[in-house]
Parts: sequence; structure tokens; C-alpha cells
Amino acid sequence: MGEVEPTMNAPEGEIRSVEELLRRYAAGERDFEQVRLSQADLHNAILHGIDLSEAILNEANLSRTDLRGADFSWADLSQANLCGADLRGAIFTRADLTGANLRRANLLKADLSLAKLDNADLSEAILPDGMLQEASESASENPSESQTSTRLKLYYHPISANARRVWIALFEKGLSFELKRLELNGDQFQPEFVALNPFHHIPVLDDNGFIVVESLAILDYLEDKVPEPALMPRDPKSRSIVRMVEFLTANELLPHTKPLTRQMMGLAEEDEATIDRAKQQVATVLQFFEAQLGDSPYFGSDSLTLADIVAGTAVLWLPHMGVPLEDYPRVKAWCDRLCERDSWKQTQPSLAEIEAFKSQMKTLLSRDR
Ligand SMILES: N[C@@H](CCC(=O)N[C@@H](CS)C(=O)NCC(=O)O)C(=O)O
Repeated sequence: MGEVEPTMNAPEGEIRSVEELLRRYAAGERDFEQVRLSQADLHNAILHGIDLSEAILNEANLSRTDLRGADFSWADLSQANLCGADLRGAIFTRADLTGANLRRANLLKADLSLAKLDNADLSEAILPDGMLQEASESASENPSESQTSTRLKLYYHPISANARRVWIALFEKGLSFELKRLELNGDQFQPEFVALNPFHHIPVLDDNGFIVVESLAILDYLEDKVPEPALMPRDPKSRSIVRMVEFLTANELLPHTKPLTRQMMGLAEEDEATIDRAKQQVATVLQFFEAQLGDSPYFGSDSLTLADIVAGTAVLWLPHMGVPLEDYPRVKAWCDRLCERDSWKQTQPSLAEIEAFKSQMKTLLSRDR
């Protein structure tokens, strides 16, 4: 979080820096009306329920910030970066969002009445119901637009590695899509979602009413539907490597990481023997991957494949789970290569998101025991 210029002649009690705002928020204060923090860097911060009405936050960096239920009425957010921010239920009445970056922001149930949105980027944002309707109405006036921009919907959560597979593939394919975020502490059991996936799992892809569940099936569907750029090689041996790595990740790696995940999230004390067994299994998979990669930059190909997406989204969690990758130099270099791609950068969960997810994870993992 960066320092901002102290406000000249600031009246007593006025917030002078990002650090001060965060400190006072952490101490329980919520009322920060008329704060002046142009160009403030608050990305990834957790500030839900904060009152920033009439605040001056033009050009501020609020990307991926948790601002659920925040009040921004009359605030100046012009040119602010709210990319990926959680703005569910936030109030923007008469706020100035001119030129703001609201890409991938979650605006579900937000109030944007009388807000200025000229030149704001709302692509891939989750819009409030009314606005969604307006957007699709205006899209249907332009059929070519509506075909590409409102057809694919991905039900996801930013921490879900299974959903991230599809999210990355959508970016790699250069497709337009709409994100539908679900909180996994109950949204997945809502009748509307269970009607889409009776197994209450994300990801789900909705292609203009055609529903695909199971991430690997969704990836195959996208590959068949949009063959270029290809994420599946053509020759049988390379294809078998891709499939092998996909299935090994799903069947031999992920199920065995559950005790490590519980430990990483601080959710449970796992006994040493269970952790050792899990680490041994993970090591076997990593050794196999190391050999399989050989001198190839990607699994079974010189360019990215579905195997890289499926295995990469899982393997990248391992260092956080106490499994360093240093003993597997090819796997390590491959991970670094993946992380340099835009599709990976754009779907990288923030620390704040991971933190906020812990309570949802607790419920999910305790159910799996
Ligand atoms: N085999 C499924 C697994 C999907 C899955 O386990 N999704 C988790 C999130 S990573 C989920 O939705 N859990 C919610 C629940 O189990 O209720 C796939 O690959 O799509």
C-alpha cells in the first residue's frame, strides 16, 4: 500500500494517508466520509461496509479490493482502478465513475443510480440485475455483439482451481464471457444453481442456455467449439500426454492434497503420518511430471495445452502447502513460464481473497472428511 501526499492544511481528524485509513478501519471505524485520497493505493484491501460517501478517490487503485456494501454516494472515483473489486451491494448513487476501470468487478446488487459511467470499462463485470438487462437489451440490438459478449457465462469462485482451469482457457481462446461468482458457503445449494448443476459444483459453463458441468468436459467443449488457438495437440502421442496429465492431476494429485490444504488454511491439525503420506504421493506425481516435461516447455507440445492449464492451476498451490518445487527444476521453470502468461496473471487470486475464502473452505473440507 503506497503513501499518498499528505493533504495540506488538513482539518484535525482528517485522514492523511492510506495507512491511517487502514489502521482506523482495522480499529472498527467505518465512517470515512469526505476522505481525500486521490491516487491512493488500496488494492487488495478488505474494506467492506466502509462509508466513503463524498470521498475523493480519483485515480485510486482499488483493484481486487473487498468493498462489499461500501457507500460511495457522491464520491469521486473518476479514473479509479476497480478492476476485479468486490462491490456487491455497494452504493454509487451520484458517484463519478468517469473512465473508471470496473473490469471483472462484482457489482451484484450494487446501486448505480445516477452514477456517471462515461468511458467506464465494465467488460466482464458482474452487473446489477437491472443493468444486466439493459446491457443485454442493447446487445440484442447489435446481434454480432450479443453473440460474442453475452453468450458464455462462467459460474466460478476466484479461489477454485477447478473453475480457474476454465477461466484461463476462456482467456487463452480470446473469448468474451460473463463471470457469475458464487460464494461456496451456500450459493451452490440455491435452487437456481442446483438446477444448472445438481452436484452443486463450480465451474459451470452456460453457453446460451446449453449447460456444461465438470471442468474437464467444459475444456473439451471449448476446444471443440473454438479450435484456435489450439490447446490440444493433433498427434496421438501428444494428445495422450495431455490427457494423462489431466487425469493424473484430477485422480492422483488433487485428492491427496486435501490434508495439506486443511493444514495450509489452518483449519485442522493433521497427524504427521497423514501429512507424510500426502507429501509422498505428491512427490510421485511431481517426479512423473518432471520426467514427462523433459525439454519441452509445455506438456506434450511447444505451446500451451489443456494439460498445462489443469496441472498448472493445481501445482502452483503446492509451495503454499509446504511442498517446495526446488527439487523439480523443470516443473519449477514450467510454473514460472505459466505465471508469465496474461491469462494466469488475470486469474491469480489475491491474498485478501484467499483469506476471505478460509471460512468457506472450512465448511467444504470438513464435509469431505
Ligand atoms: N470434478 C469437478 C469438481 C468441481 C469441484 O469440486 N468444485 C468445487 C470448487 S473447486 C465446488 O464447487 N465445491 C462446492 C461444493 O462441493 O459444494 C470439476 O472438475 O468440475
